[in-house]
Amino acid sequence: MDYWEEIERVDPEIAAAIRAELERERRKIELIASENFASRAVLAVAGSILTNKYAEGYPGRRWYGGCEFVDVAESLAIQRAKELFGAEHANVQPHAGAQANLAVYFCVLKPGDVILGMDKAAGGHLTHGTHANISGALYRAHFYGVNRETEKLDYQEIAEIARRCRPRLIIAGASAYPRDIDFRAFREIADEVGALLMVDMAHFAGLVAAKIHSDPVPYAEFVTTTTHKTLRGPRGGMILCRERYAQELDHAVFPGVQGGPLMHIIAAKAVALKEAARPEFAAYQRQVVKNARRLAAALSERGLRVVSGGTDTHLLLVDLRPQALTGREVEEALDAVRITVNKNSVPFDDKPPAVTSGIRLGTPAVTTRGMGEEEMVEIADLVATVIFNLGSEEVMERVRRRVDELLAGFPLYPGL
Ligand code: DSN
Repeated sequence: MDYWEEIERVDPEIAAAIRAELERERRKIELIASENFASRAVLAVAGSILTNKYAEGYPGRRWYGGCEFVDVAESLAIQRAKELFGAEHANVQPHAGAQANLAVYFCVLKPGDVILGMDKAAGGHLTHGTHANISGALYRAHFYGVNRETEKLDYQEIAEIARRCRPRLIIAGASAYPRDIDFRAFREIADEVGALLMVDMAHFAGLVAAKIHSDPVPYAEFVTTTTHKTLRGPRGGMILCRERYAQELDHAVFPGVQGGPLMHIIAAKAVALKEAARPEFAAYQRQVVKNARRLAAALSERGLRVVSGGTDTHLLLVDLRPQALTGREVEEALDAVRITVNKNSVPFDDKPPAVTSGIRLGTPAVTTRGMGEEEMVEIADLVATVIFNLGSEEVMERVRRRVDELLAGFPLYPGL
């Protein structure tokens, strides 16, 4: 359905904002590791009339009449999630990753319980116990980081911390960790200290679906994810768990932490999960990782320090301390040449989170546009040129032209 004319007629200001955002997405190289471009089918379903329906409850047991068709959509999403990830149970209602994580906490924790998650400063996520988040306010949060030398997870150290703090729940998964994660090791630590294990695979869910990242599902009682990052679906969340927790988990999502589910988004999740089961999706994920590796190598070849020496995933971190630059100034400089990244703390960063000493780069979105390793070398060259010539408007103008030339070969949402 084409709603453009109607949006223009009813609300030209919003229509203008959407058109401007479409142009921004088309005209900039999108390297934010947590972003992607959903398919036209996913966009259409997310913008569909299913937004009209209230459906508190679950398929076949709702608090409202008239749910027979949204039941179809949610049942398909649940079934597809279970099949794609080999999970015993799936809840597709969380509005976002934060709500998915909160629902797991509400399901198995009491206020004051001890949790152990990855330190945000080392790459962990806000919702894994950070002071400013409800997870840090309600529970007694302890943290593990990365090894100072390798900048990778140190499972012996994590085990030692777990032995000391005796968590009820261990949280694995991160927002800015470029390496594969050993979920078997986390399981062994959890078993030793009598903890439950939750894996937040929001960043690498697409890689797990494509079987090119370690699979957390066999090891964790709960696996949470968002659906819009590497999974390339609509903006939303999802939880997988063992059957024995199914009923309690569903109750924790609704009525525990949410009310009415977003049926248009749940239907769009179903579409994305169907797309993710196709061989083309696995091929896409393999290219995402190849691209990230090539980008990391090309940045290193140009004299930049890549945290942990590279990546196994879709993302990488560049440490700007050798250049005495901050993440904030480099994010701004890259944005000025139409390359979008985010400033990010690097391990053992001494700069505050609003400044940082690093940038995080990811390849899911550029790979969706069709770019391959050759383009990653060009992008690395553009990024390095900006970093080593900060302040030179002449160089910036040349980079802008090269960005335009590169993007011209990879049209985004043609005809939209
Ligand atoms: N905010 C997301 C990210 O950029 O990694 C995580 O939720």
